[in-house]
This record gives sequence, structure tokens and C-alpha cells, in this order.
Amino acid sequence: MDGGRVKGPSSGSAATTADSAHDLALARTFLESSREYVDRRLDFYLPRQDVVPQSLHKAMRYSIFAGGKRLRPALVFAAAEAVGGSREDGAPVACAAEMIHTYSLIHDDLPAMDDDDLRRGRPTCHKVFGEAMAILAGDALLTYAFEVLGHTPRAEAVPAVVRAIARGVGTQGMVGGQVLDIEGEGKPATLETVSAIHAWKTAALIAACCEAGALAGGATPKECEHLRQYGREIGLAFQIVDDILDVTSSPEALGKTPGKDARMGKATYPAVMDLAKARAEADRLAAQALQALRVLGPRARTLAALGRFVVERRS
Ligand code: GRG
Repeated sequence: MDGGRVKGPSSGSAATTADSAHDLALARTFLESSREYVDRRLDFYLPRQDVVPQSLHKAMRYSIFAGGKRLRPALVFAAAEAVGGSREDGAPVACAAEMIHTYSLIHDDLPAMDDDDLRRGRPTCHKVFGEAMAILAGDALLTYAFEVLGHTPRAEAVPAVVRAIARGVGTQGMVGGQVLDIEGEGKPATLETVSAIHAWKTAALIAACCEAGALAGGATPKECEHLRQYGREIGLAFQIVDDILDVTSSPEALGKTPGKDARMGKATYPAVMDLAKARAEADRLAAQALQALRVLGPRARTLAALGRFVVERRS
């Protein structure tokens, strides 16, 4: 299966193929170095597993260090750098974003939600530590994330950074999107309902990462607005690709159980259009996201490459 990949008007040209390969190589290198950096900082911030209560700290660390692409931290760093800031400026936001993302995965896998046994290629948190501890590990990661945001080096940016992240994960962001997702299960989906769910459930946190990374890096309000817009489009494209991979990929490649969306009657893009159209929509959104970066000039090169990675990824 080709994952619904369709050829655009210029997608066969040698120049386009070379650009794409170059962007993907740049994105992969950046993701790798972001991962090393953010993992060191997460290890520093998170309580050690021999600190009381050991069981809780062990569960938090198990899920955080289970793997994962670390896309959200990479977007935070790339956004901070695109406005002239440094990786150090963005480090607390990057760690907080990964803690919040991991909390959402732990809770999403619980029997009361998606009831999954496999995540990031390993048994899910509740399978290893029990449901009560998994709920508490998620709660603790969310709470701790906001403490870590307070360590943002540009102190004057902290209130806006906290507001941006809280908005992205609250009732009209990730948590609200999860509610719409659950309430939509088994009901006939429309393009409008699917894109509303995806905009809140997935894109809102990704947009908040770009906005908060930019704020931490000292962005102007105009730069922030452009980066938030880039994040919204790339976040939506990311979830469309996630929906496609759920249909086309294997447990080994995904590190989680594929085919669950259809089994649970979830509102997804493949439920409302064929795979080639869904793929074309992801490509359109990614192209629109890159337009939002133009105002930033060459400093947004890494963000552009990460945008390409989001739609080309296979896991
Ligand atoms: C439970 C409050 C609460 C929210 C859950 C984000 C979410 C809402 C649920 C997680 C499951 C899911 C399908 C989320 C959509 C976002 C998404 C595709 C998450 C997976 O992100 P990746 O691919 O994961 O970046 P890794 O493991 O690479 O970090």
C-alpha cells in the first residue's frame, strides 16, 4: 500500500525530489539532536525513581523515556531559533510539552479511553503499573510541566508561555478535542466534525508548542502569530497522516496497535474521504504552513524541513 500518496504536478521532477530528500535529512538530524538535548533536560528535571514516592516517579519515567519522536520539543526549539532565540531559551517549554504529550498518551491508553496495551513499542503504563498509578503518573506529568515552564530563562515571557500552553491543552484544546473524539465514536462523521476534533485534540498542542517556543525565544507578536498559524496547519496535517498510518502501517512501524480507529468507529479523515484525498489534504495543509513562515525568512529553514517530515513520516 502506498499510504494514499498521490503525485503533485511537480512531484516527479529531479529538483523537487532533491529538495524533499534534503529537507527530510535536515529534519531527521534536527530531531535527533533535539531528542538528545531534551532527554538530558528531562532527566535533570524529573524526580529520580529512588525519590519518594518511588512507584510514581518510576511510572512517569517509564512512559517519558519509552521512546517517541520528540516532535513537539523539536518544534519548540526550531520556533525559538527562528526568532533569534537559543535551544537553552526553549528547553523548559520543550520539556513541559513532552511531559504533557506523554500524560495525554498515558491517559488515552487507559481502559476508560482507547484501552490500548501497546505504546511506543512497549506495554502501556497501566499494563505495567496498574490503572491507578497510570492516572496519577499522567496527573503528575501535567502538573510538573507547569512548574518546569516557570524555569523559562526569559522570565518576562513566562506568563504568556503558561497561557499559550494551558490554552492548547485545555477545554478548547487537547482535552476538549478528546471529549469530541469520544462523543463522536460510532456516529457518522463529516469532514467538518473530523477537522474540528483534530484541530483541538492534536493541532492545538502543536500550535501552542510553536507559539510558546517563539515567546521563549523573544518573538514579536507578529512572529508569534505566524508561528501559531504554522503550528495549526502542521498539527492538522500531522493528525491526518496519523489517521492514514493507522490504516496502512504495522504495529512494528507504529509502536502501537494499528486499525483501532476503524474498529472503534472513530471520526478520522479516512472515514470521510479516500486515502489519496486525505494525503492530498495533508500536503495542502503543509504547503499552507510553509507560507506562514515566509515572513521569517531563512531562519525558518528548520521549521520548513520539519513541516515536510510531518507529511512524509512513516511512523
Ligand atoms: C487523554 C487528555 C487526554 C487527551 C488525549 C492527544 C490525545 C488526546 C490522545 C493521544 C492519542 C492520539 C491519537 C493523539 C493524537 C495525537 C497523536 C497523533 C499522538 C501521537 O503523537 P506522536 O506520533 O507520538 O508524536 P510519539 O510517541 O512519537 O511521541
